[in-house]
Amino acid sequence: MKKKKILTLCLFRKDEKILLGMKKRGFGAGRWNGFGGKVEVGETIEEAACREVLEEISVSVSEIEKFATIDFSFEGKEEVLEVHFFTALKWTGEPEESEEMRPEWFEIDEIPFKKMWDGDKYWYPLYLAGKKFKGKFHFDERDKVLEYELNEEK
Ligand code: 8OG
Repeated sequence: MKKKKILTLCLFRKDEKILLGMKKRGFGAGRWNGFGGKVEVGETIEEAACREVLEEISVSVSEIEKFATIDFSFEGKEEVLEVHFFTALKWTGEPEESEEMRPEWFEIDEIPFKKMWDGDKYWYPLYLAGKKFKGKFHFDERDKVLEYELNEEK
């Protein structure tokens, strides 16, 4: 079996807007994304999600709701990234730029899919419709989607 790495991603919605951050360094740099990262030893997945948001944009999240788990794999790489996706329900503070992320609110009909992970355009419609789902994406060496699967959870 392939080795799994557990990651989080947290999204924010307010009225008809969604908060994204421009990743300034590391894995996924140059793309707009939600906020998240690796789960550390001794913390729950939810704790990791809230900690990453605080580190990346100085927003303190007190309530989150899980909406998806997606496995990401890459051609020629052994490791599978199991990403747990959350939406923030309650938070305090205004998003601030950090060394890692530059946050910006986008209108829902102006989400910059061309400057996001290639798979995001496939699953965002489910998220925006309030669905819960599981998925799998397999990318080629240039981060283009080769295959994907999305299954709504009732
Ligand atoms: O700690 P690090 O910055 O490496 O974490 C990477 C983040 O990117 C983590 O929150 C999970 C997330 N992520 C992937 N793949 C994809 C993807 O295809 N789409 C989106 N939106 N996020 C992804 O690892």
